[in-house]
Amino acid sequence: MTTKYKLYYLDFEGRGEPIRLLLHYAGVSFEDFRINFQDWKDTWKAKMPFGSVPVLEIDGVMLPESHAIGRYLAKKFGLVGGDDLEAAQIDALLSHFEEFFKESIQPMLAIMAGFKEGDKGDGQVVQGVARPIWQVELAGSIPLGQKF
Ligand SMILES: N[C@@H](CCC(=O)N[C@@H](CS)C(=O)NCC(=O)O)C(=O)O
Repeated sequence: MTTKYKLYYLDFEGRGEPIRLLLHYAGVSFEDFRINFQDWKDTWKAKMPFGSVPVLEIDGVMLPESHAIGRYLAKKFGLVGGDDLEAAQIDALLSHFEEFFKESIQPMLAIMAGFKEGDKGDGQVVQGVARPIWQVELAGSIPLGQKF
């Protein structure tokens, strides 16, 4: 029987996108369930195992935590590296990305999604806390960018 996947995430890229990309790369069909801010607060947050997304439902089993989901899918689709060193390099990239994401992208997305107030009143929300850091990092290349 074909495995049934349903990805619960918000309606932007964020932590959900690497999971979407993994599933697309593997050529697996899945339900890309995108939740808007109001529905998240009113309905979905309380239903998620740790009160956050992404969550991947696999044949009815709810798996939370983006890295657990990513590792699960990578293992399933043969994308964990050819040996222990390659696997460690993948882990290194993931750790670096996690730091970058938490300090730069996540604060920006939180403002854009309406979870937090921005610190600029001119509609340029991404000009707030996050954008300068984001630009510095993108000027280099992940994982070789300057420490932010
Ligand atoms: N450690 C978790 C963090 C999950 C997380 O912070 N998700 C955010 C979106 S990127 C979220 O659910 N925010 C809404 C909320 O916490 O109510 C993971 O890697 O999946």
